Amino acid sequence: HDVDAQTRFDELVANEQRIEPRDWMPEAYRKTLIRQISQHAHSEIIGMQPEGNWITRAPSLKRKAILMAKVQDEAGHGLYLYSAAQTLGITRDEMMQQLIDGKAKYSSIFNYPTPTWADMGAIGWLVDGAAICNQVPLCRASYGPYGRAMVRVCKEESFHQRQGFEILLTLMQGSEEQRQMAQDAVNRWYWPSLAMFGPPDDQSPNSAQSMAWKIKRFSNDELRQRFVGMLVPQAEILGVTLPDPDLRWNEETGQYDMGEIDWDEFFEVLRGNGPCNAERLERRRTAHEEGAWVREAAAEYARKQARRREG
Ligand code: FAQ
Repeated sequence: HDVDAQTRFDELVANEQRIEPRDWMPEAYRKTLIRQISQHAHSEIIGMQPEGNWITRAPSLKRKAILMAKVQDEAGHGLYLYSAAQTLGITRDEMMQQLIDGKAKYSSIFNYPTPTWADMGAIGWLVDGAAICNQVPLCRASYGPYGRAMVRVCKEESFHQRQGFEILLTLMQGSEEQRQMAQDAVNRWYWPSLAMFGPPDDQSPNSAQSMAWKIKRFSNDELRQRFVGMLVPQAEILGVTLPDPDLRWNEETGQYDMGEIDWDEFFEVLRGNGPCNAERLERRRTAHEEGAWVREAAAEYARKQARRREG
């Protein structure tokens, strides 16, 4: 590459301007974005499964309609994100193939099961809550198509978080059994939701470069802290306990002290050994195979239209 192109790229980043698909960019920047955006897209697509599990069993017609709309939003987010990644020179087919071959990462959080209705509340409150904390700063990511996609995604995520909070609030105002079900779901989702932010800063190989390129704006630990600070007052309103005996406000640091995340568990989930990894991938593979006729029909239709235009 020529020196001018690199200088122009550096200036755009330094001046908080956007890098667009046709601009020159360092190969490593392109690769990092493809990695992060495709992982993010896969997370949305795999992330439909834990909640999809409850669509037929939601406790009322209204709850069912809301949950269906939420899962559809996740499909939409996945599609925007695949489109954003495609502007960097990878195809949708390549990304999908990497996912179903088990070669691509997606968020650790979607490898945990959803045994009760309260899990829908805990996912909305904690998982979407963590997603918002992580993604609001990504609205300012230096790569234009990614940052712009994040704006709409975040608006939808904040609706999702409220619907999760409201499910938990309703359960917490119900019977003793319902309150226990809500607390149990919070106990199971709390630690995995903290792990969504990624490994601790001193074990996060990509952070420094991604922050220098202004893709990431805050470190994994900074965002995790911010998230916990947001949860504490909300947990009080709900009347649930956050399952961390070491969680307490520290006057000196001006933030919460917290217990240690089980990083061994996190890395096991990343290696494919979480409770639902195999099930999630198998389901995705089957859906992909069963959708083959739709893709073939759409391609054939496009060919026919093109032939017609050629007359
Ligand atoms: N799970 O060096 P870092 C949602 C990997 S929200 C799996 O710190 P980086 C909404 C990481 O990729 C969830 N892998 O990496 C929703 C890297 O591996 P690599 C999706 C993880 O990229 C709600 C290695 O560890 N959100 O879907 C995780 O600088 C409800 C070292 O880590 C996003 O993807 C993890 N939790 O920071 C949908 C947000 N954490 O690639 C349905 C965009 C780390 O070198 C229902 N992504 N790894 O092989 C990001 O902000 C960043 O990629 C981080 C990781 C913060 C996730």
